Amino acid sequence: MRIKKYTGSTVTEVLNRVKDEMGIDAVILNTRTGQGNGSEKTLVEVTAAVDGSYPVGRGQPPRSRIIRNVTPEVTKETSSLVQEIKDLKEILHSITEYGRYTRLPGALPALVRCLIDNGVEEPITKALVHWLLVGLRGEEFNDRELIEERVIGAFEEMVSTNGGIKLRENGATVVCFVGPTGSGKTTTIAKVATEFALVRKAPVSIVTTDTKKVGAVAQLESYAEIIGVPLTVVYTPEEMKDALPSDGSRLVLVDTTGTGPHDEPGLTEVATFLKEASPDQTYVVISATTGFRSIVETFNGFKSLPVTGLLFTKLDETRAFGPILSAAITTKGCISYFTHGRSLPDGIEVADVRRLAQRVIRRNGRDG
Ligand SMILES: Nc1nc2c(ncn2[C@@H]2O[C@H](COP(=O)(O)OP(=O)(O)O)[C@@H](O)[C@H]2O)c(=O)[nH]1
Ligand SMILES: [Mg+2]
Repeated sequence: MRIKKYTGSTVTEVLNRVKDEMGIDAVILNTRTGQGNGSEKTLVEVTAAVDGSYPVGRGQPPRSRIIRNVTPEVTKETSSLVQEIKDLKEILHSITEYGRYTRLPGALPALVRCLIDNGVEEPITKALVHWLLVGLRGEEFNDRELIEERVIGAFEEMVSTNGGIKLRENGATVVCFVGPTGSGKTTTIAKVATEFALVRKAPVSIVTTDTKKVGAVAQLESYAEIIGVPLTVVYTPEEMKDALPSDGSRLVLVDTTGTGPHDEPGLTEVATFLKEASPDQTYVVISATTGFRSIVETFNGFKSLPVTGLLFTKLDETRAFGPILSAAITTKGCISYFTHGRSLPDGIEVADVRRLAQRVIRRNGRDG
């Protein structure tokens, strides 16, 4: 890792020199302003680092490099232990400096406040800021719209979605819904069933293995009756194969018992049912009101199951969508749907990261 201090009269001037000399992979460790020796003039000092093995280039870095900057690397090439400790001290210093976000140029402080206020995790915010500092030039630092567009594009690049349920060419597509109790699995199944059965006119059937929650079967029975689709209740894993219909259904939606991420016996039981169902897709259903840490914990808890993605419910109950984006980036989980309401048949949409990121960036952005 090469570390160098640059001084000049403005942040943008110094950053441009950093980019010219160190290239697009330079990481800004610290920025400081102060008076020069015996002079009234304000001096800006920027400490930047670059991994010696990175190719040096100009212009905007590819977005795939953003995440690499979340955790600055100390490479094996660092010559001595003393140098390594010095580097680490610089990095630690830069983290506390960025924690205050006081010395960022142009529209960046307002953007950072917006990201943090909306629950975007700090390492992700920092990575975005580093990336913007290296990628923006001159007047671009004051162009709020351009910066927002770049950040929205970066979120689109970092968060993957699967476009919702895709039906197989032939036979039935089996989709299972797992997750904590009360996260909205059953309600979401009813919404998906309505969309496919009534709007897309595809034969749908519902299977439930949730015979534990009081009233769960009755709840699904009434949904199935309203939508006009068959419902099968499965009590043991052995019954699952017979329950999967050979009646020409194109989509089979499987409901499961609510399970917490640390409930080992519960997870094992759900896994046993899933094994028999051999699902094409399995979504972990999580409420959008859950904090970042709990979303990550829940997703990781379900990793022992053949999970193919995340589904977020209750977006109508929160205004902070940063935890959803942050958790999807952290877990690399692919998002399928968002739901935003109790009532049927509305309140479900195929996950659209651009729209969500716009709400994160712009809610109290330009206006606030
Ligand atoms: N506000 C809101 N409530 C929802 C949404 N989805 C489900 N719910 C409510 O959350 C509660 C639990 O839903 P349910 O489907 O029974 O959860 P399950 O235990 O995971 O099957 C119910 O009161 C639902 O009406 C949603 O998108 N928004
Ligand atoms: Mg349920």
